[in-house]
Amino acid sequence: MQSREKSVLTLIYPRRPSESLVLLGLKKRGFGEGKFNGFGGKLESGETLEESAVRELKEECGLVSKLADLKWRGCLTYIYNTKPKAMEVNVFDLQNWEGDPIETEEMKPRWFEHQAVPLSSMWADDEFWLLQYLEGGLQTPFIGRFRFKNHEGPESWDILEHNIASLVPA
Ligand code: 6OG
Repeated sequence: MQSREKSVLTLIYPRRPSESLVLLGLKKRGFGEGKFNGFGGKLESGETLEESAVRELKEECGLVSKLADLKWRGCLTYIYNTKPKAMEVNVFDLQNWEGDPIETEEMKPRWFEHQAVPLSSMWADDEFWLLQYLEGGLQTPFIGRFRFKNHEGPESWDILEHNIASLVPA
């Protein structure tokens, strides 16, 4: 049964667009284990989206970013037939930071060229938007909604319903 409650999360992509590079992390534990993804997680109480993003990025791959360098790009809602709460995931672009990526208990970071992002080892929704976003073809703000059959196991590959679009200002 789906409730109206939802979890709010961040998802950050550190990028060097002039070199067509994006930093992804291989998730070593927890939700999405074994998949490559951007960095991020759930907001803690009292945090803004940007504060949470700065904290998660440091915890997961050691990069230090300023609040103002995080650029909000869009919001993706994930609904699972097997989970009561939907997830609202806020996507951020990051092009300035301090430090070098390091492996942590949660993530093993690795740079990818846009065309080489490992979609077959990522969440199934990514093939519908990630490359377009990285290549600048998905204008801000974008809003997406994906319904998954399951949040784990082989059926987490089954997307039952999806749509994603940019809300272009009038
Ligand atoms: P923690 O469990 O580490 O946060 N996330 C997703 N990312 C993509 N691309 N697709 C999904 O489809 C996702 N569901 C969750 C949000 C989980 C991290 O994974 C992202 C967070 O950055 C289902 O706290």
